[in-house]
Amino acid sequence: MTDLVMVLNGPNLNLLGTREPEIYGATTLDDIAAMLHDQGQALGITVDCRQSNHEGHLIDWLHEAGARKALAVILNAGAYTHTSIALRDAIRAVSVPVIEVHLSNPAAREAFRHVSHVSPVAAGVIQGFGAGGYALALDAAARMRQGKN
Ligand code: CA2
Repeated sequence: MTDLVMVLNGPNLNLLGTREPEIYGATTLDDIAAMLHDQGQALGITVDCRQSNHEGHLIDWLHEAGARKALAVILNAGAYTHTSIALRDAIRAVSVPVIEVHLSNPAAREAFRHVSHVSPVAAGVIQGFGAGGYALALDAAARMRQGKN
């Protein structure tokens, strides 16, 4: 059985590549999913990419990652990063390492983006590298499997 990595994307990320390319880039979420599937194939990892605008869906999917004993979750929780204690609790509740990803660098943006409720319970954070950050995160998951991190 191959290892599973779930890639969970939060609110408004379905708009990726269609608006605000100066902040979030021109790559769509479908492009990112295709890139990660190819990368996963080379690494022997099944990649399951999802997006929802609803906080509860993200929480249900974190629980699912726990039940499926996923190798890791790559999570871009969008603006819920800065607001959701429920997401933080869900990450704590499952014993799956969560790699927090942001396309932009929230630390270099408005003050309200400087707080992340995800970071304190994440295995690590990759931010500011655009769509390539997801590839770095998948690589980090694969390295974790090999005990290299
Ligand atoms: O940089 C990131 O990945 C963020 O998680 C993106 C969130 C933002 O609230 C976080 O502070 C940082 C916003 C996602 C909105 O996505 C859009 C994509 C294209 C057009 C409009 C919004």
